[in-house]
Amino acid sequence: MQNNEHYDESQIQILEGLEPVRKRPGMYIGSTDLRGLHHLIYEIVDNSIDEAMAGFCNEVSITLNKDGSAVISDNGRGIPTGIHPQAGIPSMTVALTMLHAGGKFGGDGYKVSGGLHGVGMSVVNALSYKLVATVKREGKVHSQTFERGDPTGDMKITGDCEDTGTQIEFWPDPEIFEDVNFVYDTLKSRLREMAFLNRGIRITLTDKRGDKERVRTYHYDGGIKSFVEYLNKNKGTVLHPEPIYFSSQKDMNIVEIALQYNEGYQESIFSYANNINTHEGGTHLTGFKNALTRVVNDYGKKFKLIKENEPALAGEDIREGLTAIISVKLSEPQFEGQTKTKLGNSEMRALVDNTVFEGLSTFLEENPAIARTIIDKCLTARRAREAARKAREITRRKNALDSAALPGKLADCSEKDASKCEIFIVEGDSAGGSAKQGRDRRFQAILPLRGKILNVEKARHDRALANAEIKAMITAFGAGMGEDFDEEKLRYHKIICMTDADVDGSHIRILMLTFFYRYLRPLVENGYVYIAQPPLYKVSAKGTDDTYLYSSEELDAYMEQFKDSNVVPNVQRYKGLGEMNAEQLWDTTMDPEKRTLLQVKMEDEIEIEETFSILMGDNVEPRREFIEENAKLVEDLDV
Ligand code: 0RA
Repeated sequence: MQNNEHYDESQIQILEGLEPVRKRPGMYIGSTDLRGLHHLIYEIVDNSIDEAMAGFCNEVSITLNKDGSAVISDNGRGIPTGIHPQAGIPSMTVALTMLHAGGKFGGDGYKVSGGLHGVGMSVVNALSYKLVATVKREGKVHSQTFERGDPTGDMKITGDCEDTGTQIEFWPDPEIFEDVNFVYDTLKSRLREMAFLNRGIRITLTDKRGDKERVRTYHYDGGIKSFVEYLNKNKGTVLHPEPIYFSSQKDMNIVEIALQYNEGYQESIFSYANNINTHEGGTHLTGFKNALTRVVNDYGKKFKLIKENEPALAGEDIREGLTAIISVKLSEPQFEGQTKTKLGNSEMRALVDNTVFEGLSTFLEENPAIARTIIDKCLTARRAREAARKAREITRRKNALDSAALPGKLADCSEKDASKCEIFIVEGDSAGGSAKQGRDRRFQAILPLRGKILNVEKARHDRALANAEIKAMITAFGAGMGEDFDEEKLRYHKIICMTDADVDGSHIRILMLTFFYRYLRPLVENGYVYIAQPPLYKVSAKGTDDTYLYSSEELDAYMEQFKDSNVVPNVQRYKGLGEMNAEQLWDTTMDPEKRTLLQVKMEDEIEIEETFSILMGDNVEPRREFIEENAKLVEDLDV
């Protein structure tokens, strides 16, 4: 037996069978919806990534097969196949059939990737109606098959080989999952992210389910530098040609930072711990922000770009137009916060702070022209912020009950309990008129907007806040904006975008969502934003009630019934909300008993970031494509 299959006491594991996993799958994978389903793939991939991080693997492939299976294979060392000292059966069988409480399987190296709370491959096995594991190791191919976590036979040697690696093929159990169809686009963006975060690894995703095979390979020698370039791709001109990169390592803790300024106004900073997006931030993000503010101010003062008597630049001035990735890897991450995506390890604050402080100070000293450009931008940002603050003071409602301050166009509801209140943001005055007449005024408010709202992606705060439509929305919602946003003060718990079902309507909806995302992000994060679904067609025919249909597919299906009859139905295509009278609008789109609302969710931040940059940026072609694929944004936002 090789040395690395030697187990000492420190590696003794507490092993347990898989019954609890099938009994309470949610405890192990979070949920049994699509998110949980995709977790199965990520869990296996994480093991391969760990193997890559340890330096033994550089390729991982994921294949989706027609019969519903997913195959994950890598060229690592292979799961150990020798007899496990505690269990007396092959280690590979142990890895797949036992829960590993305390210590992780294979305990030697150090595991960085996320995993499902670190529970491992056995959870995937337990939740698959079939799983086939194949390990190439020490010249032999080893294989074993399982059903719902139980082996259908012993591990067998099925052939010889020269290389090494692990392959897991599994079929998720329909008894456990609501839906067992993997979503290509969901996997694609997570795998791309994994490839960015783990420089050099080649990840290939193949989808064999459709008529045409789809293959994507992700491989970035630049790692998170490439990630920053990718995020900046649609954000206009960059202020310096290459992202700035620093890294450091202390004990088992690794820090990597890449950043690049663009000429835009948005702050796009994403932080990761062990390849998990820390949406709620944490010590690493704090360390980054603190150091960045200090370095830029120190440099500015030292070279008299900031005058002696001037106040220091604020953090937000320095982060305007900044795209950055902070990626840390640590052996015992503490995840805190509501969604367990806030890094708690206090040692990371100083480690990231020092890394950024030293790295960025050196960079600025060595690149004075770039340093000047960056500081100029920060100074401009500060002037704009001061103007914005003045604008905001006007906008901010002093008192949530002070209805005198509400925008004139708002038709408010009478209910005061925000959790029962809805506000429809309606495009155009005529639709606004119908909505006002058709609504239930007890709990539904209407805010008509005139024409297109400002594209906030291309405007600085001061201009955005000077925009009448934006001001009206902020005042109506009552919760302030940006860092001052106060959810408690929100006056409506459903904010419903109601726009025409055409390209213009879709554009306006995107502008609204962009504004919410950039200025009122908690609205989106916490599920307050919805999209109304007005019908596209009305069919009237003798002997039937008028029927409203919401897509051309629905229309085709409905028309079938008239094919062999003498009835010639009248089909009206609605071009805009304004064509519906008040009663029709209530019946089809506003009545909570009958309507469908799409809730806007934030599942994949990177994807959303990209979507908005493309939609709102200067590159006309990708934007047109996007808008023409009308429904696409909605799909991307997973509403
Ligand atoms: C434990 C120890 C060793 C490798 C692995 C686990 C391993 C697990 C997986 C899961 C998917 N791919 C994997 N690749 C490797 C090291 C064994 C040795 O020292 O050779």
